[in-house]
Amino acid sequence: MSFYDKAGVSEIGENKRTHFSSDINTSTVDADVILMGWVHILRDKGKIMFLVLRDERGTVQIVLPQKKVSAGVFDTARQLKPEMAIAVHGKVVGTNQAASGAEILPTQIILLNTSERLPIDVVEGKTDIDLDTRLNHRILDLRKPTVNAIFRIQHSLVRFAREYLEQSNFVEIHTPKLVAEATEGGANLFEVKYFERRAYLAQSPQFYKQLMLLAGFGRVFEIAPVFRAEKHNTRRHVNEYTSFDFEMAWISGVEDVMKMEEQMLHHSFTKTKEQAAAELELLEVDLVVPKLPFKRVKYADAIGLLNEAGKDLAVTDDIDPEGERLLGEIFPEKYGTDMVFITHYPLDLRPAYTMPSMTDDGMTESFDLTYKGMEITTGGQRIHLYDLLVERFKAKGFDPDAFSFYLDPFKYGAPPHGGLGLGVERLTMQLLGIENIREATLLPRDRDRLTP
Ligand code: AMO
Repeated sequence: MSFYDKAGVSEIGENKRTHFSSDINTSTVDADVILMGWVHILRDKGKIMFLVLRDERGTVQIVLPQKKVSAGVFDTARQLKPEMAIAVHGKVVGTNQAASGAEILPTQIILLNTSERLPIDVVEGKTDIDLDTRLNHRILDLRKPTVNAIFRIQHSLVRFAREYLEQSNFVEIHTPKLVAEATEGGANLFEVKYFERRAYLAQSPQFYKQLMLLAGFGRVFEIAPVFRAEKHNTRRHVNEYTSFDFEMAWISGVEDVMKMEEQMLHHSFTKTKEQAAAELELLEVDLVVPKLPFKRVKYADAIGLLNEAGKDLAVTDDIDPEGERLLGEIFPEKYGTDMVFITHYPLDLRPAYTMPSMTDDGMTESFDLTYKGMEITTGGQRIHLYDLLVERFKAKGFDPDAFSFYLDPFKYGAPPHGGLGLGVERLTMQLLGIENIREATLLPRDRDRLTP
């Protein structure tokens, strides 16, 4: 027997998958179907066996009454083990035993691949194992329908946010991740050996997305990994995450950027609620689409709210994660929403490229978007005036000569512009009520984890 014969490939022959598990319902009763997937659950009751097959779209029951299926099929089913890869050929029959109203009576079961004993359970709720063990076996962990659903929802959020930007004439760009200088300040940088010199992994596409507006693109966006050498393991930080960035030229102010973001998220949430309804239901998440326009609160007023709640903060103090969480309780009570822009951040708390405020002294034309008590976006208007930009770089203690590749193009008619960076994993975790960002990260990288 050749390898291919053993693998069941020749048995399938020209037969291809005809249906997914989710297609098996009362409307497909009597159809002749071929499904492919994994052995999810096996129940052997002696004269009748039940096999639950799991594929990309859910699960379906295969029923094997000894009297109604061939001896060969019954024997093959007896040899199956959890997570073996199989193809099932059979007929859809009606039943009131399954929620879908239908199950499959097989005429042929083909073993496509065997499976060793599993290190973790793939069937939900069997045992509660700790996150670290799950992440060690992430590929199997992702097979769990509820875990898989997180990333299908993430896909949908990104897909429809991108769709909105494309409809709004943004151009998708791809900027280098190996860079010569920091964009967000010196801390949190990963150093790389770059031939005879030193390079860094990009913390953000910040400089390049801005420069592309100076290069003649009116609006750009990028969805790509960024790297942050955060030393501490927290529930909201990973060392590599997916940054959803956009940048737009010819704006009249930071308000244009916030408007674009709220419309983009509104579109993405609305479409995700529709398109990922099955996954949201599986996770028991009621996706509430925040009303337009999102609430705006000035930083100084947010500090005021925290002080009313018993904190003792100066207006230029940083709002720490605990403060953000507290605001996550105050905002819904006070404003009836959990999606709030905090605007006019203090100059000292923002990077050198941020436009100082024209109206609020010592503040900036910048914002964070907070969602259920966590920052998911930072954005703002950027300095497009060369002299001011150089002055701000010096004020932050940077040597402008080291940044000439970024600063020089501002000498030649840089348009007024602004943009933002949205953390895709943070957005996902907040939307789904996930406690730890690692669960919303496909293959997380943190202080202790570089594999799988
Ligand atoms: P900032 O550094 O605030 O801003 O990052 C933007 C957004 O990225 C997410 N984020 C993270 N997610 C997971 N793990 C981390 N370690 C982490 N750090 C940040 C957050 C945050 O709101 N260049 C600016 C953006 C801009 O102004 O365009 C920037 O990178 O959701």
